Amino acid sequence: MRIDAISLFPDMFSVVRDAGVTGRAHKQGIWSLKTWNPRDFTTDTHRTVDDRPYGGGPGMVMMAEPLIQSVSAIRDDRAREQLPDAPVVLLSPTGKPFTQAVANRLAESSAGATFVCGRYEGVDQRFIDQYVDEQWSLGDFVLSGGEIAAIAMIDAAVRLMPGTLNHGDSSLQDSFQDSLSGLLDSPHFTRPENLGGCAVPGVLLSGNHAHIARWRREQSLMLTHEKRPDLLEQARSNGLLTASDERFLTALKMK
Ligand code: 9D3
Repeated sequence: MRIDAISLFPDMFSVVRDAGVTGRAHKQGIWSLKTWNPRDFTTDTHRTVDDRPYGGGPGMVMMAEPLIQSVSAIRDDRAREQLPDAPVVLLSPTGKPFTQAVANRLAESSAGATFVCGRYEGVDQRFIDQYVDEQWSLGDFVLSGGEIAAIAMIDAAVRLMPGTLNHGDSSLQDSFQDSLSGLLDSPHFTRPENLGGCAVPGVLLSGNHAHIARWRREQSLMLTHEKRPDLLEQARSNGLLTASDERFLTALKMK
């Protein structure tokens, strides 16, 4: 898969290109990345990429022209390499919420994507209207630009691609995801069995795999009830909660 990223800070992408499972996958040629700096597509002596907002107000706006020239260079480059055009994705605080479902779709898309990372207060709306296919947000908090959001999306998608995880076959990944029914994962423990007087839950040492599975499910239900009641409701309306799950939740609320 080929990913292009348009950014004033292309060095930021070294983290996803070089580190961890995404780094290994990149080395293996499972995905490739090209970064494009809009500053390289300016024509004035100061290499200007931002200007003051029409109508006034604080901060600066990213100019359309250097972004248009970047997208155009990416299209030419993809054509030269006989690669298909890919959707242009803007990372934006006003985008739709990025989810695992979006990551799955990106991981399965053959064309990959072009990520546009904004800086300053925003991007000239005419560029968005004419060139951007999708807009995604990471959530309701303020970042200083789109790069970290783009890197998060790339990480979320690449780790799902076949061959990326040591032990993963994405079908194993999927069946593990599915077994959680969209609930939060249960706690994990490893050696030592006793950590300064703090023991590992006995059930995990029992060797009884049915008991272990039920304990983990109940931990998931409890955690999701406490921290993400929205996900619990979603699992319920998707028909993913069993009668035994419902009995456990009822008992939980009576305590
Ligand atoms: C005062 C208005 N601000 C909007 C909340 C302006 C503004 C802040 C931060 C405009 C752009 C940015 C930079 N953020 C992103 O580019 C961004 C982002 C984010 O800030 N939060 C969550 N997801 C994303 S995706 C891109």
